[in-house]
Amino acid sequence: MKKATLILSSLLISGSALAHDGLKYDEPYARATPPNAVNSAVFMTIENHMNKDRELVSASTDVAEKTELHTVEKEGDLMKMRQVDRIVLPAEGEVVLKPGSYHIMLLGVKQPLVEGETISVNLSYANGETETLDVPVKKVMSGMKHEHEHNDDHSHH
Ligand SMILES: [Cu+2]
Repeated sequence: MKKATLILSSLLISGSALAHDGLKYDEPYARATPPNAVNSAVFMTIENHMNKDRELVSASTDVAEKTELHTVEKEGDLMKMRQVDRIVLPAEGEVVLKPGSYHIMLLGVKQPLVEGETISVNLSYANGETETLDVPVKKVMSGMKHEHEHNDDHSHH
């Protein structure tokens, strides 16, 4: 089911609207790319207001050759990106897509993403539902190199 793209630009900051399917998309943005960059990423917070888990299983956008769901995991002292086949949105909970964590990876960006533009991103869920988001492009200062180091004392063995 494909939803008509919202052309009304007054709805640009529509992240606070509760979608029909009980999901709420807060402050989505795509990272602006310098002229020679080939990759970018989309971030947002997704709230699940329903009483059962939802699973984001894929994303797509016309501005990139390929779109993947990624997470970032610590390997020794390195932060490494890894593709995941789904991002689970826990019932009555939320997942934060942010630098250094889950993100929607845009591979092979066809042209630079310029701050102020808006890209259209389609999200597909395991139950067959889809959602189309208008995602503004923003400059993000923090790169992977400047990833915030958390002093995480508890280990996960
Ligand atoms: Cu990635």
